[in-house]
Amino acid sequence: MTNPFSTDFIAAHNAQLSGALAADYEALATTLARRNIDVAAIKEKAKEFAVAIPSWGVGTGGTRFARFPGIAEPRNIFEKLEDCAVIHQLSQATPTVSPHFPWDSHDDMLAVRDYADSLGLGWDAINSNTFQDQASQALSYRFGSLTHTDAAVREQAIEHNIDCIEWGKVLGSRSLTVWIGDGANFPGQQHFSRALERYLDSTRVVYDALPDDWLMFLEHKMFEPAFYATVIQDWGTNILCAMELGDKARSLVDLGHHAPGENIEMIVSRLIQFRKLAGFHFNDSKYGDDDLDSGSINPYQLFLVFNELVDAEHNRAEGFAPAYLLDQSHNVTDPIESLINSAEEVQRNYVRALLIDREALYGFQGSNDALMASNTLKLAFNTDVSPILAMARMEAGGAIDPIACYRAGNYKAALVDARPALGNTGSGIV
Ligand SMILES: [Mn+2]
Repeated sequence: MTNPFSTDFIAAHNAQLSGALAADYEALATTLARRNIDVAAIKEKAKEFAVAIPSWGVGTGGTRFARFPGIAEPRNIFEKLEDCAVIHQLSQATPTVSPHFPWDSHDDMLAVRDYADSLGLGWDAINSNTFQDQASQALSYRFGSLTHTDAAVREQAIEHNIDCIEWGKVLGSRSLTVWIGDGANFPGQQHFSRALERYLDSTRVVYDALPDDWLMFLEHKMFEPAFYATVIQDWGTNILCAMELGDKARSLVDLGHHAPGENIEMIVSRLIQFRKLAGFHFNDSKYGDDDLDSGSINPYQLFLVFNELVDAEHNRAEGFAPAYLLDQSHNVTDPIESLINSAEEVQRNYVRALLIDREALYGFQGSNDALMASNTLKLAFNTDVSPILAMARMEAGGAIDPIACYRAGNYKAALVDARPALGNTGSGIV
């Protein structure tokens, strides 16, 4: 593979920036010491932070109107892994990949695992796909998959999910994410409770096929592709199903899959309280499931989500180990740059949440001092933690300024001949 980002290349790039970084880091250390915060301890927590890259995210996304491909797009799982390796090498925050089947299927899944190993990458949740038809499949998902009225279609969708578990076992994954597009476009089209009963009957079979140490992540979405009613439309239906299925079933929160204005951080708190939080698909949105880059629209919401997560960490919530994944569609940027940026934004809001004076916050909550409670959060949110993130990256072998380093490497330009454009490669929007 072509990868210009050798240790020497990154170190040479860092050498131009390390003096300024050291000064900024020391200044921040002094500021935080005044607040009784040990900057070195926070930096170590930043180093431990990881968020998974979605294999479909390294290709240029699109909308239902058009897709404008970039240059040297990855054409198969091996090339997707190469791009993921670049992202991790520079950001040092994305050590795992979340694959999507059948897009990432290969005759020899062991070879896929070996290639990931050679790039220093591991695997996060496996994603099944019963929201579109594949050329090889016998029956159509036009009117649904796991909830279809025809038992033969449901059986086909169940078998695909079980195949995904088998591929995941080879890779070394330990979770399966199930999102279905099933629903209705017209009032009266679907019997709500019968459709949900069929969902539970189908997912029980998949659930029973999970190895003991696996989890099943259920993903809800309010609308699209079904525009009147979606079978698993919100966190309420999601957690009800997860409770019906059992301990291994958890509710996944995709930040774009909620009604406008919904208090997502409160949903996160509820899921934590009842030990049903699977994890996240991070992205950002202005209107709906926009799949914009994390932190690009509403960074305060992302911070408030991490406030709940760090609170749970602080109070050692039982069984608390959420999976962090990005799930975005990059329509007008180089996906590698967007994913580097987004990983940093998610990490940034985790680190900001670590700065919250939690005991002071509890005190203000107890005395009903609304203004100071809010200010306690704002003090942490308004702290520029960039020097902590950059220092953590540099010490781990990554780039102080990963976007600038990436651009200096001319990675995609050098791959234009090796990666001619193909048709649909399963990259882009989900
Ligand atoms: Mn998602």
